[in-house]
Amino acid sequence: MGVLNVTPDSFSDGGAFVTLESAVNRARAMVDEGADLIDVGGESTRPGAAPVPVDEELRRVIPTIEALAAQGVSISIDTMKPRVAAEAIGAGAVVLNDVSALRDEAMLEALARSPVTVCLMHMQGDPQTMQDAPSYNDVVTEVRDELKAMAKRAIAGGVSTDRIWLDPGIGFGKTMEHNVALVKDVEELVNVGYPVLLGLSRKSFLGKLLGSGKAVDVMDRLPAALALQAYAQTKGVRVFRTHDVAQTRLAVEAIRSLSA
Ligand code: HH2
Repeated sequence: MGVLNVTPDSFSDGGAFVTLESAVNRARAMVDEGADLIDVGGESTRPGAAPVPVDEELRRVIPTIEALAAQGVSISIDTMKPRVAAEAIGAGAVVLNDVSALRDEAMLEALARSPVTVCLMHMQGDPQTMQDAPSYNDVVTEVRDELKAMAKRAIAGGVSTDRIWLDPGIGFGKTMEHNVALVKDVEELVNVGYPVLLGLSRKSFLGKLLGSGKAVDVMDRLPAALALQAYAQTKGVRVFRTHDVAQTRLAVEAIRSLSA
């Protein structure tokens, strides 16, 4: 899954793809590099990000989705807003990536009315406050059980099991130790039985893994992401959300070659 942030303020690529032409070119380049799906987002979810009004989010994402769907590109819509989800699906999106995992009842209704797949992501709190003091007794068990409950709620709301993916939500209300534990024990989530998506790309905890504790610049975190993604792939993770498609594709194929 290649990341296309049509936002002025995303943490690693904000402002780079805000015109229709630059967004479509970026998506096409990621498809050429081996992306199977392009995740289009019009609202940054980085810690402390300001919420975006619905009309502005629609203005950012819908023309891009229409243009890409017309070219046969598979699109995922990264939104927490039911109206944006519904219009994006109408414009051709085939996956709903909701980092709030259908918290809004209207989102579940919009999803149930549609045929698309949903990615249910775990987040403690909301983007404004989630990194203030994340706290768990046992992060791996709690995230797994909360995601199981979210899947159950989606099914009760009319979503069939074959339309559900789960995502532990790396960096969403999690400390560095929580993120490391979720990657290390990702098999616990895989064993629930739904396809698992992991979004590690460029995240700040990758820059803190060095023993020296010295922060690593956002664009220099790729080797750490590729290493952890390769590990996760061997544990059964199926989808990797990444800004660096060519390198991720090569790493994925390298691991795949071992089981060919
Ligand atoms: N991470 C981000 C956004 N959406 N969706 C899923 N399912 N999983 C993730 O880990 C995830 C996500 C954050 O990354 P990015 O889109 O690059 O930044 P921003 O939220 O600042 O736009």
